[in-house]
Amino acid sequence: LTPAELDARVSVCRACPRLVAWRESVATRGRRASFADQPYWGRPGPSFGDPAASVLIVGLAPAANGTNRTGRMFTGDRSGDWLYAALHRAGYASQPTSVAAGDGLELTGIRIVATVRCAPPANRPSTEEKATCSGWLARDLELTSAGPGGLRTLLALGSIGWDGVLGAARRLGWQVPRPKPRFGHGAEAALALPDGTDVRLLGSYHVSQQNTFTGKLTEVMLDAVIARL
Ligand code: DU
Ligand code: SF4
Repeated sequence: LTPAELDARVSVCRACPRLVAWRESVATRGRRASFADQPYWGRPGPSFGDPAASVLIVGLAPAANGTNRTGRMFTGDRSGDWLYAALHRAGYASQPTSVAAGDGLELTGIRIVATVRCAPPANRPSTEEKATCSGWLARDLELTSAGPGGLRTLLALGSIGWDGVLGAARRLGWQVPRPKPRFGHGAEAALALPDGTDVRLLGSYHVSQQNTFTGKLTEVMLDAVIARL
């Protein structure tokens, strides 16, 4: 399986009835006024980035008018403005903005996925939805670790991403520390593949407006974590 093949499979998933209904209702009747003339993706968000990545960034879930509109991770929303600007400063992204597919943005060495791949109401997936989508995240971890880059580092944005990675890693039979490592900005946990290969998990506060508007997450703080990737 290649990342493109996995993305194609994810893109047609309908396993969570509440999320399928929400992603499609936003895409049809519920578009934001400023985007009313645009077609919306309205499906699970596929991964984005370098198929040979050794770093995987794990977000929360598509934004209703962001990824659920543009079909690309962190594209067309305020969270993405923060993330891609930081990835550009660090040399991972070819440009600082991510507007829409076809805008020329390319990532080097990094691939981006979400813990839950369909936009959830109020950005809050249920426990059951997180568990259901965990299978897709596990396949992405597996695929990256078996890929040409070899998975070295995971960056979880927010505690949902952190918990999602730990759950998916356990599901794959990877070595995960006990007791469960605690999420925090700059937190680090040492995971290992079944063959003993080390994989580092880093945590960062999520790049959502809740954190960036309030100053809970600053550019300096985000750059400091990205420098450790
Ligand atoms: O602040 P915002 O750009 O509207 O994003 C809403 C929400 O979705 C926030 O919690 C970040 C999250 N998110 C994400 O995890 N992945 C994406 O690609 C876009 C947004
Ligand atoms: Fe499928 Fe994940 Fe979307 Fe649920 S959230 S429908 S498991 S892609």
